[in-house]
Amino acid sequence: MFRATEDQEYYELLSPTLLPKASGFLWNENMMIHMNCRGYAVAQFMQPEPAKYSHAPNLEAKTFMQPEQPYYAHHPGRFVYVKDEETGEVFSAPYEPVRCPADRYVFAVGKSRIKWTVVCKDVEIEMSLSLPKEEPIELWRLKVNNLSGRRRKLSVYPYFTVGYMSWMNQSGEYREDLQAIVCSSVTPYQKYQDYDKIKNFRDKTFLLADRAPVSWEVNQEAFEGEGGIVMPSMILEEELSKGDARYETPAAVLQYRLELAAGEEEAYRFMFGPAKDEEEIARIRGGYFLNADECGADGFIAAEWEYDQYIREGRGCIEISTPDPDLDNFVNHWLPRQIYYHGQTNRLTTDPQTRNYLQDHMGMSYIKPKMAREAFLTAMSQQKASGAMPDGIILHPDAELKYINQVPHTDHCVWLPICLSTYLDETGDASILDEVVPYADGGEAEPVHRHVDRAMRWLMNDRDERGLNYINQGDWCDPMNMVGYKGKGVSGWLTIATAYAFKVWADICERSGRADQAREYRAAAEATNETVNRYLWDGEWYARGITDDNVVFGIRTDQEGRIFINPQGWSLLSGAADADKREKLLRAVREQLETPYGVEKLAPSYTAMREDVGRVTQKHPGSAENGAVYNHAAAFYIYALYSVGEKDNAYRLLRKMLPGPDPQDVIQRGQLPVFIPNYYRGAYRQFPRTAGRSSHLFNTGTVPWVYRCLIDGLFGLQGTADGIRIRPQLPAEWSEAKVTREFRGARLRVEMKREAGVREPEVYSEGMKVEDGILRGLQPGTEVRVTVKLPAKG
Ligand code: CEZ
Repeated sequence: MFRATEDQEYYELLSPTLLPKASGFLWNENMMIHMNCRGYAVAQFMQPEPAKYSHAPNLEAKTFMQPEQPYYAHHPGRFVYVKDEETGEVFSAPYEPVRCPADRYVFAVGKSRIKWTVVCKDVEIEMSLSLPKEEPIELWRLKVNNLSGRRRKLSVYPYFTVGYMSWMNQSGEYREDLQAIVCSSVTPYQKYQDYDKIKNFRDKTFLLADRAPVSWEVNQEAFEGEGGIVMPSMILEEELSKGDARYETPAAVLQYRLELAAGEEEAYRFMFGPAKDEEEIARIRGGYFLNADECGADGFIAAEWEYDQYIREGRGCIEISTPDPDLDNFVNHWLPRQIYYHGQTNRLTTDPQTRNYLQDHMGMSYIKPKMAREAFLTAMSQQKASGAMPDGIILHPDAELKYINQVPHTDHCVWLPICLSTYLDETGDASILDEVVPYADGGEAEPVHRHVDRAMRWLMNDRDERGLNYINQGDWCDPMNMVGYKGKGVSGWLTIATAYAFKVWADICERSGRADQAREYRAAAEATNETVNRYLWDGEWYARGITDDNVVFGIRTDQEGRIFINPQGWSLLSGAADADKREKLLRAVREQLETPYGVEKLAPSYTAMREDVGRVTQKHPGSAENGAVYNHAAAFYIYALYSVGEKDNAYRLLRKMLPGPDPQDVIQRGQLPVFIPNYYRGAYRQFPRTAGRSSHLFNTGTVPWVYRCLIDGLFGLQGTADGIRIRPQLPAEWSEAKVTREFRGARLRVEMKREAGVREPEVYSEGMKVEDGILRGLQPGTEVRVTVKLPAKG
């Protein structure tokens, strides 16, 4: 019922009801569209803040993307109604709103295109969606094919939701001159100061057609009549009534009447999107639909091609072939794409959270390192001279810190050395450390290494008398907002993460000839680890923090929120946990947090507000940070497992990030393996019925960490200052794996194999043994054959 296509370009779902929320997404430089398999869509474009051109039927709140979004009949969508003129029978593609069972249904998610093939009543409908590279325009193709052995008279009605555009002003009409439906509105506002901004908004929504329709309707209520969206009354008439919308909710519906001989087909193309005015719509029509060259290729075709190239630029740096073909498909095709999406769009915000911005660009280090470099410099140019990093990074002159970025969090500094280290590993570009960057509050501009020093200094100072880091209104965990708002509460995780950040930075200092600093940071890491062990070790695992009232939480005696994943994994990274503690905490995690869908962020999930922890405890148990399998946190843990050589534990959990391969597992998660969602429902031991469900939210810091788990951990192909270290950690059940690794312009073809008699991994480059396993002096443009012999099982 779901499978990757033979050429691995698409992932297909063969039923509209099995995984009703299954979806794919496309984005370009200015927009994003999340398309569900049944025809519902959430699309946003930037002007510069995210805005909509296809709205819900009621006034929508402006907010960030939400998990587990419910769909409903009038949810914005893109549909085609089909009517048999002779029998009066009606169905719709891809599935909504008529919900007619199809004889054949294929929802195919591609990297630069989403397609459907639906066969119903001997008519085949093909729909496909692509985007141009820059402009916020949906490029739609529609094909109608008569599969019956007889002549058919049909009407097809492409339907594009415009929805409730504005309470101030909304209308719509068909424009003969543009061959388009044009809907107009004014973004509601109240302060005159906002007029200057909104007067330039793209407040129109257009549907442009490449072929003239016989009729149309722009008034949603008139179109639906008493039949409603499921069976609009107007479709039962011979022709739509060419109506308009005058302070009425618009809809964009066209009618094409066609007579098809047996086996005959007709093709149509449409463009749907926002525009400033009619001139812009005319320009788009000219640019995409008119002026075809002698071969018939026009702007629309060129745009589809250019978009495909743009998406292909987001290739990763490993191509794998392992005993697990589903893992291969995901890693080779979908994972780098999701990393690229984050780096390229910054999650469609103009003020990404600092930790997200840094980690998203940590991922970009593998895909577009130049962009990652720029991003790190941008982030540091917004740092204060005190070393403090802001809560969000402003990316547009008109942007301001919004939503969560108005809540003070204390963890942003730790991400600087961590994310930079990946960039350095991948590129070897140590020159970034000497790049001179200003501070946000004036003072002398300084090289990057001084910026990071100051960030580390800030972390050393933002501590209580015990040496534990303050949490204020949150750390990595956004909604943990009431542990320390009175100024005393501390974060166990952040203290541990700080020790790790010191260690990472010490290594970088060492490599860049700053031995004194390296020593200083190493000592600081050690001292921090000691503090951690003194105040946070609970006997079997580490506590999550200590509240304003000096209550330690995330410990044995807690009924809810007894154990949190983050302090456990990070203590392996920081070195706080010795062998004995490691063994204990690994066991605790396995017993209390591991589920068939991955490792939970905390357990048991809170079922009631805990006022000294905060709003995280008010989220539904098992959702998001309140005990879901929160993949970002799970990825930290897996990365930590690889860092201490726990390869089987690590792989078992890594594999659980993907739906499948068991079909029941895919059904329970409700999502195709084309992206990793920010969470799968947890609270497995409390609410097993819902456990495993995907949030369907593809914005997540998980993906760069998963890539690191693969590169630094599983396949062990991590860059070093002067080469690449080959140190695979294949799970016991694999006897071999092949990886093509692009690295600093060279290509390594690596074959790993278990072999009898081998005791320690042996690395050979072009047949020559490499004693320390580090390949040096790789030349860009060359290809190197690497073999790794691994000890046989047992
Ligand atoms: O947001 C993410 C943040 O973007 O949650 C992570 C955090 O590290 C990321 O920076 C863990 O807390 O209630 C909230 O405010 C939530 O915290 C969400 O906004 C959460 C969502 O998953 C959105 O992607």
